[in-house]
Amino acid sequence: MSDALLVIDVQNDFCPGGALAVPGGDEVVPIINQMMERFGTVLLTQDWHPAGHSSFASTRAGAAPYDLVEMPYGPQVLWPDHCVQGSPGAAFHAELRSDADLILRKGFRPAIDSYSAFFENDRATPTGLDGYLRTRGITDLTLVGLATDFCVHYSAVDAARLGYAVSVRMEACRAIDLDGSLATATAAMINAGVRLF
Ligand code: VGL
Ligand code: ZN
Repeated sequence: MSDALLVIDVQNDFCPGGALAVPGGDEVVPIINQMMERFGTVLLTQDWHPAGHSSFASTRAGAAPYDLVEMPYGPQVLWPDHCVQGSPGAAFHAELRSDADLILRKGFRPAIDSYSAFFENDRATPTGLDGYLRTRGITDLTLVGLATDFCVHYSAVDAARLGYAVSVRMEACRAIDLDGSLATATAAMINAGVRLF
């Protein structure tokens, strides 16, 4: 057994004052920093969109943030512009420890969003993270970060489906909670065999 801490999207745009602020998003930073000390392997993900990304409501006439639309790959929530490549909002929270082994960027293809650290939102295009973890012999993952009901949720479910033993430390996560999305995400993670603690 070899374990890793997977820190999801602890970036300025998901913290108070950011473009897609998650309530209490910055509160997870000291908790995650402390958890990092207990893991030999720490990985960070970074939401990393080109300007004009198709998940941005601003790219569609008549659309508003948080509208749900149909994309060729399935349903997609439209978001405020956020985590634009190289912008201050896309940077990690300034107090997040940066001594991680890997930074995995996702959401960089203009036509498709990527909530999960493993697959883009078509649930088929791999990010390469599975290969990285497998070749390093990592079998157990603990997930923390933002947002519980989107990127943490999809990453956890995909990891469980890929055969990892997955835990989510809820104290070190915060949710957007859009129309009950936190309850849906919690049920989906439990269903997939993810341990919430
Ligand atoms: C996320 C919405 C859009 C997340 C990323 O990190 O949960 N949510 N992009
Ligand atoms: Zn995003």
